[in-house]
Amino acid sequence: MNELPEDKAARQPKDVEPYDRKKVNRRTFISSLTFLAGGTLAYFGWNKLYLSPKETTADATAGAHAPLRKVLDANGNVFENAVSPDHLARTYPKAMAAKQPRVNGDIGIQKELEDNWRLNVVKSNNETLQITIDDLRKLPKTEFAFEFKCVEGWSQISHWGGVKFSDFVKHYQLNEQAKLAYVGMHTPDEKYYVGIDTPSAMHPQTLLCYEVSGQPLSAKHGAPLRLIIPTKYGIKNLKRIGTIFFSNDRPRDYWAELGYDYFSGL
Ligand SMILES: Nc1nc2c(c(=O)[nH]1)N[C@H]1C(S)=C(S)[C@@H](COP(=O)(O)O)O[C@H]1N2
Ligand SMILES: [Mo]
Repeated sequence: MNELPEDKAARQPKDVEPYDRKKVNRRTFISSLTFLAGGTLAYFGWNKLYLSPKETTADATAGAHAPLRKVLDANGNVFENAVSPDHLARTYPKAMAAKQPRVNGDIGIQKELEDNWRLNVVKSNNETLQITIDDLRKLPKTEFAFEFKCVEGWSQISHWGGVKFSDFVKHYQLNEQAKLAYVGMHTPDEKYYVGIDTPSAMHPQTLLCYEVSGQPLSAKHGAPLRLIIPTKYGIKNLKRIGTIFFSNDRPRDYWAELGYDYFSGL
């Protein structure tokens, strides 16, 4: 007697079991392989990043792994280019300036200033200019009030006076030096230091500043000479300048080394 199809179907489970298991096994195999491949890729990808050489430069993000550095640099360039070095910071009537501008930060200015202070300007390996505050007072004076902004979250309109960095470069014939990409500055004890991209240093509102509120700078505001650079945050406005130098390599920068943006533009 011929088997009815239904009977065959009834016996199916036993017969097809090996077939089904094979199929399941193959699926398990494929998915395990995919998982393994993915995992291996992730592992080597991470290892490549992890084992890639760390940066050694004294830079904002020193110690970042090379592939990350590319991203950080790309971000930096966006900011450097988005914040044009020629835009003017808004200025205010002097009457709106704080009578006693706020003081913040005393790194490199805690000890009393030496009487023999001079502004050292490194022109080359064998030539350093030594400039007195009276020399600088003889140059054209620029003054304005602007809103000084600190990254810590305060801002204040204050009034500053001094010589434009660009006038200073012209007067001391530093044009060749100013073709280099950066200007570095540090306090006489070298405890506080900043690096400024040269276009920002040459900006018409960047001052080598010797006056605040119409008076000679007080010690706490950075006597006898400080940087005022309205297109950047307060951190870049170094007080008590000891030395200025020029370089194509990024000069060391105190807050950039602690993770702040090197350009700190506004
Ligand atoms: N030498 C030196 N300059 C410095 C600092 C500092 O600690 N040391 N602090 C900076 C910071 S964070 C700010 S906000 C401004 C504050 O300037 P002010 O004290 O004149 O307000 O100075 C900047 N220049
Ligand atoms: Mo600041």
